[in-house]
Amino acid sequence: MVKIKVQNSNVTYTDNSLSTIYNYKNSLVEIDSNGDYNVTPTFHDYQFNVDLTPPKTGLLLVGLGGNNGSTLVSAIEANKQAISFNTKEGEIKPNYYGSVTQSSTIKIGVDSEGKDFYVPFNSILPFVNPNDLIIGGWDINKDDLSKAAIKAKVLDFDLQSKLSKTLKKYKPLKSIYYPDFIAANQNERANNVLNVTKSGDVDLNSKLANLEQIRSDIKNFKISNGLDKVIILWTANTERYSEIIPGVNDTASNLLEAVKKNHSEVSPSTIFAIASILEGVPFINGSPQNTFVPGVVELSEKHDSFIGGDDFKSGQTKLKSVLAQFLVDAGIKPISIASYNHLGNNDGFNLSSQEQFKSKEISKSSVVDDIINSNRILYKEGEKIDHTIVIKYLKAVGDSKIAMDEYYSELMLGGHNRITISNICEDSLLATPLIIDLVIMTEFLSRVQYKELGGNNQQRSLYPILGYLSYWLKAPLTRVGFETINGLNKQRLGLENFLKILVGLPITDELRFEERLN
Ligand code: NAI
Ligand code: DG6
Repeated sequence: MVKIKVQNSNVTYTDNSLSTIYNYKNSLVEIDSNGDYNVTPTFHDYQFNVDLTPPKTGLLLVGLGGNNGSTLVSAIEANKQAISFNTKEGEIKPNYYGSVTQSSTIKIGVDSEGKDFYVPFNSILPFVNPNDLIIGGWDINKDDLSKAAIKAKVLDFDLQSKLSKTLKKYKPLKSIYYPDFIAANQNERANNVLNVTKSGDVDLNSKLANLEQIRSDIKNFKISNGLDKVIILWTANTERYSEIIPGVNDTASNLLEAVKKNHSEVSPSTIFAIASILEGVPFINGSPQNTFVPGVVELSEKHDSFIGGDDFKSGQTKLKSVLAQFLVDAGIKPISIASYNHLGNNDGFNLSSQEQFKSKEISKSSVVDDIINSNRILYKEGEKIDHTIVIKYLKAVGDSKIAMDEYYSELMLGGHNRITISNICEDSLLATPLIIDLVIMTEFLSRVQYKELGGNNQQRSLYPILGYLSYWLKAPLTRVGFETINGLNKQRLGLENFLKILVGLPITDELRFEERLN
């Protein structure tokens, strides 16, 4: 793997660490009594330190036996073992297309002729190689991953067959099942449940014991695999929202008390998040429900334990967060967006239930809010666009999700513009590379420390809610008091620039003075 070394006096390398000083510039804007904008430049000097040794990392998936879980393990095993397979179109070699960290590039400068110079994203700093991840996890369904992959109908038959022996070795741990949180139609999958009474009934009065069991599973996984670090990611069914109740889940201590009291609003995903935080293990939520109730956020702050979410931003929403930004930045006014999906996988089956659909509807709808708020010429304060989300379960199409979108916008002098998009692809082959990126980046971000120069000189980790993950998430969890950023280009720019400053590169701009000045 090539290495990038920047000749910059602000950068110091040792064998296994990198230290960089960065002057962070911003502009504070205030509106004075005449309505004029007063802009004051602000400057802060930070020293960043990066541990350059990727640790031996384990990944625990909640929902290991689902379409995403089985596809992720299959992709990693196929790449690790270099398994090629045949389709009607010929031989396919394994790859990680769709993963930003594995298959995209970053511009680091220009060559001597002034041409843009790009390097693989994962060469800018040392990241964990996905092929080295040790994977395990939980599922309420007991099928090993060979059976799960057959049920998922995502992979070509030849690849399923070639991976069968390997996938049989992956067996999900028993998981927590509180039936009220996922669709009733999932009940027949639930044959690998840890909260059952002696007579085999689901036990809803053992939430503290469930939490302890998950903590013990995490510890065992770490020890038995000799791991330095573990990351946990929820890719299980979408749950309904938990009601936020003062005294129950509004603070960290109330939430821990609510677990002891078996409160009905404590969801399985929240138990997993609490267990992760108490074990000091990062937790990422790939589904839309409000796992991160205020009590979980406070707990993560208290323990300085990383969290990130919510809901993978894979296809339709990713495009929306580019297209809506393009329209608004072009001065065109979207007035309605209609988004339809139909899909026939188990995710779609679960989402055919109203409460679970609602969770998805919220995360899919919120994605244009910051874009609209950025333009007060087109939109008045508080103005919304008509935005509708429709998801239908259609068994026949399996994992090949169909997404259709109509963007209806207002042009100059009363004109209108209607853009219609249709997008069909295997949902899990879009989502799985995102899981890889989320895990690789979470692990990396947990190796970054900083201090503000001239401040109290204390080394800190990043704030526990990992905002740099937002590129991959539909409804990015955001620090209280700050605006959520949904625009995909802004999200990517923030992440890319953060990596660049860590190695002493200037942040991305497209000024191109070499060409444009005399
Ligand atoms: P899936 O339904 O195939 O897999 C979910 C798995 O979770 C199932 O095996 C189920 O048995 C298991 N499960 C349910 N409750 C559990 C619990 N409490 N503990 C452990 N396991 C549990 O769904 P798929 O397609 O893998 O998607 C997973 C999640 O990712 C869904 O919430 C989906 O909405 C979300 N998502 C998926 C995207 C995609 O493009 N595939 C994109 C965005 C989000
Ligand atoms: C139907 O919308 C199923 C969902 O789980 C989506 O597949 C998933 O949320 C991906 O949505 P998007 O909008 O990012 O493509």
